[in-house]
Amino acid sequence: MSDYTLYTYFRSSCSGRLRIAFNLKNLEFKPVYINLLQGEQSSDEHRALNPSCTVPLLICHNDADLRIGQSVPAPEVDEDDMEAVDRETYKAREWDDFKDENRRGAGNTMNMG
Ligand SMILES: N[C@@H](CCC(=O)N[C@@H](CS)C(=O)NCC(=O)O)C(=O)O
Repeated sequence: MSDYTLYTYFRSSCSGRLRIAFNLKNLEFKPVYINLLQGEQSSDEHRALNPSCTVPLLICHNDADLRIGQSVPAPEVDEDDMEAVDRETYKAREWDDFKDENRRGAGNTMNMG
């Protein structure tokens, strides 16, 4: 079973945002298609899961079936790996140091005082 179930619809741009994020992160999800044109978002079954009667709805089975009904924070579900966050922070700092030590272009030199 996949760690994630995504209630989605192909014409929903909010759902598309999640599908793109999950594909970029190579995360698998089980899609459940909710036909908005036929009003399936307002069914009793879907309302019980997501009282806002919208898609997307993401269910995280690896986190006590946590339900996320907002498409903006949902792509961050796998970003609790603080070691990975630290690695990215150090990489960004090294890149900043490199740019400071290798100034090029008037915009950069003028900003450096
Ligand atoms: N704030 C929500 C909005 C979700 C939303 O409005 N979804 C639309 C599709 S993009 C929807 O399900 N509409 C169904 C309706 O209005 O009945 C998000 O960004 O996830």
